[in-house]
Amino acid sequence: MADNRIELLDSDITTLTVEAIVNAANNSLLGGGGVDGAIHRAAGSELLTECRSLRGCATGQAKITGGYQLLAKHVIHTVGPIWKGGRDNEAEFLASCYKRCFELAVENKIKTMAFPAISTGIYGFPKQEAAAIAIREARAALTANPELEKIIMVCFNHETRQAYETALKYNVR
Ligand code: AR6
Repeated sequence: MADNRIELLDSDITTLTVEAIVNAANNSLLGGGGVDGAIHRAAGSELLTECRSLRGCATGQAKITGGYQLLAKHVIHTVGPIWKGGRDNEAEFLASCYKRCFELAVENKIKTMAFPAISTGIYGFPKQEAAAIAIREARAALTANPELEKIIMVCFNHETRQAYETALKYNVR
């Protein structure tokens, strides 16, 4: 069962000991507020130097870097959609973020990874719908890739934890 490899954790993603943490970045990949700012602060300036060489990232795509001063060896930067009311393919773009992150993880032999709730902060994506997409894509990736050992969904606030708990309860495959 895929769900026993999904963990909900109330934490700051920058403190976690996993092989990769995911960053909810913007198209420039040059840092910002929210979890992006926290990751760049914790990783140190070498992360920004590597990010500059990547020349940005399209919405729904992902790129991988080193983790530098983080405990995580890698950062997978993905760019979620800005919520515009749901009529701009936001759900598809968010699903694509998760899919691309899992593809990069598998390509790089990453077995343990942690995600923030992509797009649900500054970008305004509704938390419940985002959690359902995240859990659906995590289950699909875990089922397709038995070598993936653990996916942590980081809950930075109570609403995010509740949204994941609901998604895990009702979205049973
Ligand atoms: N650890 C884990 N989760 C966190 C942390 C943290 N340290 N800090 C915030 N969150 P957001 P977005 C949660 O706004 O909506 C940046 O400026 C937060 O509570 O970080 O994808 C980028 O450069 C929420 O649940 O990302 C972009 O411009 C989740 O992380 C823009 O924000 C995502 O919130 C991206 O917006």
